[in-house]
Amino acid sequence: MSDSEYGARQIQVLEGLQAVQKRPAMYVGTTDARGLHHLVYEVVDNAIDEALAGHCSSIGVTIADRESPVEGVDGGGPSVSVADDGRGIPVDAHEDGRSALEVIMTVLHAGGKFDKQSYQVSGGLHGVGVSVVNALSKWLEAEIKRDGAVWRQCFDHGAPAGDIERVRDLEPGEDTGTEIRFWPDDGVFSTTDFDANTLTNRLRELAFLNSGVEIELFDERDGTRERFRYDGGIQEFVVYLNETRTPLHEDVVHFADTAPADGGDAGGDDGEVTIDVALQATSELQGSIHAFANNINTREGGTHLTGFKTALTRVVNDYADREGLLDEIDGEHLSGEDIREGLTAVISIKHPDPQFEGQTKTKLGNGEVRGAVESAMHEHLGTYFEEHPDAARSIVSKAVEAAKARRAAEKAEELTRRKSALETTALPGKLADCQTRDPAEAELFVVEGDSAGGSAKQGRDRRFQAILPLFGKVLNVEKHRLDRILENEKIRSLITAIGAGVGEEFDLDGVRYNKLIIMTDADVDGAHIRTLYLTLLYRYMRPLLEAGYVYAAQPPLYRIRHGGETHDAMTEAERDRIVEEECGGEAAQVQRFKGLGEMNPEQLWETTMNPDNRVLKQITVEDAAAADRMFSVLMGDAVEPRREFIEAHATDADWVDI
Ligand code: 0RA
Repeated sequence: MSDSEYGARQIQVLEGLQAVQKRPAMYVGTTDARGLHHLVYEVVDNAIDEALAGHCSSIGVTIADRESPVEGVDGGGPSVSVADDGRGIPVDAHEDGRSALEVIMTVLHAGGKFDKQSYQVSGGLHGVGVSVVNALSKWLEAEIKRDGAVWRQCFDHGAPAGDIERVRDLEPGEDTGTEIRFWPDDGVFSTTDFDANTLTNRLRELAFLNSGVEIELFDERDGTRERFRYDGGIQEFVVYLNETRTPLHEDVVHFADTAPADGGDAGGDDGEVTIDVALQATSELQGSIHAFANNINTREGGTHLTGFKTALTRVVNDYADREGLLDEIDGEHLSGEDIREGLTAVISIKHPDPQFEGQTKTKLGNGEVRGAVESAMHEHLGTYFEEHPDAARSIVSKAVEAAKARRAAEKAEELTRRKSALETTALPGKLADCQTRDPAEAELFVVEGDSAGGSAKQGRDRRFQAILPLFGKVLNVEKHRLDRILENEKIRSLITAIGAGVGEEFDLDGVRYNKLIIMTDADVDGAHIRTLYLTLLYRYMRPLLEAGYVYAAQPPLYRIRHGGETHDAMTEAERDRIVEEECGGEAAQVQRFKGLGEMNPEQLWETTMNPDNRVLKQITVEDAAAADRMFSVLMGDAVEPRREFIEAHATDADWVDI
């Protein structure tokens, strides 16, 4: 190919991918850490598709921080590679002479059109195609083992950096496969620091959801390696989720079924929906129900979840009725909420043409799935109950307990009274509110301790910063039902200050502050208190976390004074670096802040509250199942897993940040 032809081709490619480069958020959601990790999921999803098509059994993800092996490339910086042992992306020449690989890498949505048959099921949300990853990478290398050889092609900001090359012949018996390594474009993403913990959680989840597929994460930066493979699939997922909970029956109930999919047109063959359900009741108060469609965590629910809930309520009530187990509640029926109390369940469906709806496109919309899940549940759970009366009775008696507690609270009208009191109550007395009424500008600092609260009140910018001082430990919501939780004064004042209600009635539109900043001491007690607040927010005001409104303040640990200048350090290492570099290793005056209360109002403002200087840590719940399990570990009854968890994460400041 001549230079000018080559140039023309690059320009053409760039025009296609420019849409992605201009509006990356439209394709990967955000350009922060979330979007960055989305790139990895996109490539992994492709490998999972290859596994679902029956051609791949093992996927290896590697995080690295090094130069590209290709000479003369301005690579460098963090990269991720995803390798699989599938058939390999096709490398043969396409109509216009370009390799199929090149087309898949450079044309939006080109992936599926090569082989529609074997790509029946693919990740709907992430399914934007590897070309998007290519467009948002400053450098990408694809290495394919296929057709008797190893092939390589590299891409520079999405454009081919050369033609596909044949690197060598495959050894006899050498496996086929695909390896894609990409260096995310640091001009696009606000961070290129891959978080092993975030990736681990998602890869583990994918391994549960796709039984038998082996997924390994290798973090070259520190040499750690984790391998996930669950032949028991979501049944093992439920065991994992319940590791820290107390199951009420021995076996996890599990079934898999299929039903015809409805593509919406009059035609007959629209493929199949597969339905996979696992559940186990526990003695806990919190339910832990997770619904997935095509491996995507459908947080907003949808037709599969509705079908599951409807059938569960019916099957349990039918059984309880028939066995005369409802006497204790005067023959009244069990409500869905009663039955789901403490229930751990995973529902995973795979659909050839999933429709995702809702604010965050995580609500499954396919109408026929509701009935399909409902009748599969009815049949299989019904049979299970007949064959395992002990399990059935445990599930019913837990629901009866929940119903009794609910009835007692209803009788005393406690819950309704408390809820309506929350709606009408004036703002809490302790709240020092801000002047603005615009939630988009307003910040609420929840401050531990009265003295720190006093400093924060004096130090703040009252135009947009409100302070709610709360003293001491907050009630552990993991251990009480809502009526008890709402008796708690601190919790009530937090709920009224936020102004958007609680539990199922929580309404994000009512929120009075779009930043809720938890400010606790930088020590173990502070971390514990922060976790208690986060548990409350996660269980009863989750949309706040999902909207990204929740932050942890990061007060400094050290203040270093030297030659009329002051520096603050968040960590010991930072302190040492400052003393070494900024103060030339000379005698500097180092002050250690033991707690927020030790800072005067100005110091608190300057270091922790002033938007120009402060560091806020946004708390997200990327992965609801992992967060659920974490909160049960931290706040639940089981002591041993908690000790292990805390020991394992003691040195990791990020542990609350799933
Ligand atoms: C298009 C067609 C075929 C496979 C693939 C794409 C493919 C893509 C990815 C992405 C990561 N790993 C992958 N593995 C395969 C089918 C080719 C055939 O019929 O042999």
